[in-house]
Amino acid sequence: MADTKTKEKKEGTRGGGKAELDGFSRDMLHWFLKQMLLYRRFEEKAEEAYAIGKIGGFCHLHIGQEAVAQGVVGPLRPDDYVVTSYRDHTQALAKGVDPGPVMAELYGKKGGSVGGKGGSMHIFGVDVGFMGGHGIVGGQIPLATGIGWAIQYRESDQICVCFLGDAAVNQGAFLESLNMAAVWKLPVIYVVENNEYGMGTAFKRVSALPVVDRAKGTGVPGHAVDGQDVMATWTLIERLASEVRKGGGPQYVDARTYRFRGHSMSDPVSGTYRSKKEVEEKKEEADPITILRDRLFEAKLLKQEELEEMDQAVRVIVDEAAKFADDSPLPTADDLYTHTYKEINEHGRLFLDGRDR
Ligand SMILES: Cc1ncc(C[n+]2csc(CCOP(=O)(O)OP(=O)(O)O)c2C)c(N)n1
Ligand SMILES: [Mg+2]
Repeated sequence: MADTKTKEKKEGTRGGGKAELDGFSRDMLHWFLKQMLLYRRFEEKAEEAYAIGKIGGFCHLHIGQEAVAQGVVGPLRPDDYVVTSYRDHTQALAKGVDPGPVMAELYGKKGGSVGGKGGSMHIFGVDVGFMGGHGIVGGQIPLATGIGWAIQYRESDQICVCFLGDAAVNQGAFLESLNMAAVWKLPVIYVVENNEYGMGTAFKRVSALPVVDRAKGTGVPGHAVDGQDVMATWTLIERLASEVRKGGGPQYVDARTYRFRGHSMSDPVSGTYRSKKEVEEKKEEADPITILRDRLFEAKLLKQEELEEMDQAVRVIVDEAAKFADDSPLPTADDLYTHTYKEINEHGRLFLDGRDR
């Protein structure tokens, strides 16, 4: 499972070696493709496990949006932070949470990333800077702003990326957070995964302005990118991350994408708010994996056998993750009493980093 970790990515931001396509090395492009295949196969396995009752409750798949996860999380440093919504499995894998604990969390098992207590919407990986999955629409936006403030307070050069859905820009906390981040020049990049729809409504029916313009008035600069193009997304985020890291203040990105499944496992693929035809056309024209694959074929940087090997390798990782989840025990009644209260010191405050302050 080790090669799924972002921190183990190829040396150099663009993979070192010879730049062979738009400034990226062949190794780096192969890594992008393999990671996106991992995310796709992982989600397909979760879908299958849900269908046979191994996963219950909410489960929001990310299929179709893989290039956003890879293009945004990939250029970050291992010690940077990522915080996101309930559509969180893929970003967790991208940030370096191991697939086994992610799958076990979906299964509600003890080996899950939070001991099976969070489920699909609450994957965490604090050791790799993955600050969760959050179920309240827009709830993670103030959290990201707080993480940005903490980074600044500690005088660190880390950054925080906050993923949010397009519908979340209609939450009041969005404007409050971006305003505060702009005033204090916090090191946060707010990335909207703009898949055009909320739970049951098209974004254009509930917003007078396009997503990219919704940060106007807060002072946070806005950028739009084709979120189905992993290379374009990576290129933008790499540049923004470097500016934010140097103290340039927050940034806002409208990453234009599309989800190929329903909002969650409880609704049909197209739902009633979009046509089956639209979904089929998008799958045909805007699949981020097919787009990268075809570019690599065209540039003669990928052979059919290499693609098959990659796919086989990620299927093994996903099968191992599912086995880990299957084999992991369920939490016990005693587990109800763990992780409930944080230990406090004699001043009534939390122990911070082991220091009694
Ligand atoms: C405050 C709040 N209101 C409503 C909901 C129910 N709800 C869950 S997801 C969702 C739509 C969010 O859409 P978007 O932000 O575009 O993200 P996507 O699901 O498309 O990734 C809604 C209304 C919720 N979880 N939290
Ligand atoms: Mg949406």
